[in-house]
Amino acid sequence: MPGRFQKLDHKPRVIVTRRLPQPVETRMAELFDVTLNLDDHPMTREELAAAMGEAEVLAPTVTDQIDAALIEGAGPQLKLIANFGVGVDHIDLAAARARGIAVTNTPGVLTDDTADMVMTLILAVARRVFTGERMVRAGEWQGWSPTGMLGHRITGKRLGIVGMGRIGQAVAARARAFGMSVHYHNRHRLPKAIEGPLEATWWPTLEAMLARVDIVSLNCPETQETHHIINDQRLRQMQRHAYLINVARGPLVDEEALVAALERRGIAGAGLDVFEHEPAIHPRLLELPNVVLLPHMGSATFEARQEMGEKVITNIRVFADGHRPPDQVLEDY
Ligand code: 8YV
Repeated sequence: MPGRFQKLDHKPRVIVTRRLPQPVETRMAELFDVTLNLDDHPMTREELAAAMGEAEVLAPTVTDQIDAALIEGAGPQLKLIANFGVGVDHIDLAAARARGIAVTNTPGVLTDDTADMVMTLILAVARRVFTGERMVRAGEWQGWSPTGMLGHRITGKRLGIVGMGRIGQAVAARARAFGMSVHYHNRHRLPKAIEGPLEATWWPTLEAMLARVDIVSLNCPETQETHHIINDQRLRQMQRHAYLINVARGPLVDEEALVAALERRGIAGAGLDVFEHEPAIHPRLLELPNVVLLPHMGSATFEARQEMGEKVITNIRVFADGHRPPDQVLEDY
């Protein structure tokens, strides 16, 4: 909308909610009137409210719940929420739109690292990597045996990707290189130019795909439509030998139902980088041998985190210059 973005006549007042890589913080201090979170503590709701009463730009992360009440209580000076991360499920977008606050994210720069983590988890679960590692460290390894530590081959298996955006497609390319066949469920079928090289099969219904694939990877955003997209009923549609991989968002999975499915061996295992109530982990998940649990580290490379910071800076600079920031999330804003 013309005139929506206004050039600022001063350095924007920016508050960053967590520690960012040093070069990013240094550059922010040069460019902006910035307050950094030097001890990196996750901000309390009160601290967030205070920040939103003062900042023109808030740069939050996934650990900040920016809900409707916080946005409605923000001061009139708050004009941009420049998120450090792709997922914006922790920000109430409707409330931001209603208040005329722009929201940006950091797409693209963490795609490959996150897709690598999907492959890591597929291999770790199917080949029992951490079971073996724990055995060696515990001094329990008695030596090689023809029938010891057997897992499952991933070559030739069917991978079902739920959400075929940037990360889903990057997972598909890697899976092809490992000799897997690619299946996907997405609201829209992808153009032939993308489907073709991946030899990807589109499944219009998730249920039908779940019943046919050996490994399911969740790569969609968390929205009202995708909350608990994997629930008890859908876990029962998966094959008993199938694995579930989630590097996207914990609440995509009904964790109670997942634990029950794993306990009754309704599915063979799971590789999880995200959790429904993270950082809390369902206590019974911790007891299960057939799961690999990681601390939300899909994009945790030095390279990705620096490039994410650079994207946050670019979004703020373009915004402060009076233009639509490149990674504006609200399409109709
Ligand atoms: C980020 C992520 O580390 O970008 C995302 O959506 O899930 C993570 O890879 C996190 O969101 C940073 O805020």
